[in-house]
Amino acid sequence: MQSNNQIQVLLNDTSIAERHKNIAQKVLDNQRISFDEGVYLYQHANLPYLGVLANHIRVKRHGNNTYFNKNFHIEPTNLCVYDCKFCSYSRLIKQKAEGWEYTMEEMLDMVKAYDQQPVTEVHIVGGVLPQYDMEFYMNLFTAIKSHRPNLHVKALTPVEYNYIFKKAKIDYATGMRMMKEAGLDSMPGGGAEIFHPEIREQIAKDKCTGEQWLQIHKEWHKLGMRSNATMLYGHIESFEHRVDHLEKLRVLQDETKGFQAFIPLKFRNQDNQMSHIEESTVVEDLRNYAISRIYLDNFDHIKAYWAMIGRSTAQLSLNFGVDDIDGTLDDTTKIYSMAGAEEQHPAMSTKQLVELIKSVGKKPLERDTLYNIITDYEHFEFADAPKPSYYALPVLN
Ligand code: V47
Ligand code: SF4
Repeated sequence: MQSNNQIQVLLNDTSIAERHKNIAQKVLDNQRISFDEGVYLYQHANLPYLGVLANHIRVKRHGNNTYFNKNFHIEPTNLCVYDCKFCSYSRLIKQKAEGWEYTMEEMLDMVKAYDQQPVTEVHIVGGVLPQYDMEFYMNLFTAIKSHRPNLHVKALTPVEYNYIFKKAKIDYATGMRMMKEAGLDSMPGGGAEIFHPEIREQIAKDKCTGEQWLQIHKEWHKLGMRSNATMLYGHIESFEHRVDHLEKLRVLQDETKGFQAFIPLKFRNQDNQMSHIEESTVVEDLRNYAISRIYLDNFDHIKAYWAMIGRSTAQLSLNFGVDDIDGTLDDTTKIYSMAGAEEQHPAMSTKQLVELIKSVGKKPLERDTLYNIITDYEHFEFADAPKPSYYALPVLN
């Protein structure tokens, strides 16, 4: 395999530090790296070195396969009882004029608007408000499933579940079972932020703790169900906090095997209480993808959320451990555009997404939420396919 040769070149290079080589050897031998080695990589490893290691793992697991899905988002409300410092929603509770609170009927109309579209997933997530309680969400999931049984409902995070279960005075295991019975199919990765209390208490005080986030995913996995995990990085956290976060996910995944994808979320600084903090560079973003790929040896997928990081960085990330670039999106995802995402109007057609992946030498595969392949687009001819307008990167493997 070409990527083996690239690691071999590193191992034979006399100018490379011994510790770098030991880690490269571990990756080649399929061995897990330690907490200290994770911190060491964040502190000392440069992008080309990390790219070789992460790409080796990516190619071994997935070859050139690059996954995406066709989904749409519903954000029930942009008002929230919590006050996360990084969130551009949290200020709105004081300025209700800019807020929305969709009713059950309005959300069902949004689902119905996609009746003729080949979407496979609805991703539901937004702010936390008292009227959106257990009963409301159970009715919503049931109504969506009875309208379109094959539409996968990926909805809410432990932030909402912790809040609504507490209000209903039921434990996590019972609550998650009830959600499953109501029609919930999987849980997205949000609300994880940074688990370590030193950081969490400063940026996301009051909402579920890191332990509670992990506990709710654990209960969900125990039901045989799948979920994702995220990490909000590039603000006030240290490298140790990032590795602590990855370590906690790796430990839970060893136990349950219920996580599908890890999605690093780059902190965006527009219009929130942390706007004074400079955003991470693209080089740091790619280093972070690569280290996540190396550290999380028990996660199948590393996902780059293209709407947040932009199309060019998403293309680059495919050579730094990423194998999934999320979905074709409509223009309804406000939480990121308000926070300063690269894509203010994050819509991309299937054709555009396929060209974006192909133009960097990768193989586009449409998947459903559980990674069953729906369409292989490698040799698919679109009727009037435009020439890609993206610059082509050299293929590293
Ligand atoms: O938990 C909020 C983040 C998350 C900002 O599972 C911000 O497939 C950056 O989890 N800068 C929700 N990020 C989004 C999320 C997600 C996205 C795509 C796919 C999946 C999946 C999950 O958005 C929140 C929070 O960490 N967020 N504000 C900000 N200023
Ligand atoms: Fe609310 Fe989520 Fe924003 Fe925090 S990140 S204020 S929980 S919407």
